Amino acid sequence: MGKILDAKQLMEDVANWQSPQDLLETLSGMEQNMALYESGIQEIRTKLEILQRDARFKEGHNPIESIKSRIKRPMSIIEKLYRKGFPISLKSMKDNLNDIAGIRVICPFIEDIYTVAEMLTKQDDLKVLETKDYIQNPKPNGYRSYHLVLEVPVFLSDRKEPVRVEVQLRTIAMDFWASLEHQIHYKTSKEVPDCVVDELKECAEIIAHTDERMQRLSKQIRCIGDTLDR
Ligand code: 0O2
Repeated sequence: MGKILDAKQLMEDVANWQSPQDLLETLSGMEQNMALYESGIQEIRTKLEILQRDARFKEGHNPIESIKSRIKRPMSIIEKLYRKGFPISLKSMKDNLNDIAGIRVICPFIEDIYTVAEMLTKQDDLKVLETKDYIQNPKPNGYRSYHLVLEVPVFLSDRKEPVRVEVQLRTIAMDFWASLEHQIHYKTSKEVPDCVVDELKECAEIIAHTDERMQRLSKQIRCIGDTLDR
């Protein structure tokens, strides 16, 4: 995740690079495309809700705590294209950005993340375009999550459109950390002081350790429960 640019500065920079007419056309085209991304989110969300219900019924354990979704705002799309050096156009947005439609799945335990990811990626109408395991390989700042980029077919009145949706899976604790880190990052265009960066990283390590302990504890509690049931 790169540093967000100040909005005014961004528009000035983009205007130097692209004519205002082209920029307006791109922005209005983006609005029209958002319905398609909303439909992609709806398709994946339905799949997740079905998995959630089925697992709760069969395993007696719900691997999904909550599901959130969002569509990236037009300004954030322009900012990300500009930051990554891609042209600012509708085609470029579709070709180069995987996270315009985003779903965040919050799981109780680390193992649940891999269970949900496997259940989802096994579905044969979904294409897995990318997998990033930031749990096995955390980012240098301490960020942990499991990312999937999926392509889901959306059936419209006259055609079928493949839509990319980014699914981020994380534990409750990872989400707590990432929300604060995101806020700090996005609240200011100034550099974050080193002491804050270091403390955040330290918190990420503590959280990762706690997630592992909670996972072990949950297994022990389940074993105790099984023994008492017998
Ligand atoms: P937003 O506001 O959530 O949409 P990037 O790392 O973003 O330059 P790429 O290839 O899209 O490039 O990266 P990646 O790693 O798949 O990350 C995509 C999204 O993951 C980000 O979207 C964030 O939502 C989340 N993410 C990735 N790294 C971090 C991080 O270090 N901290 C936090 N809090 N979230 C992260 P956006 O567009 O950056 O943000």
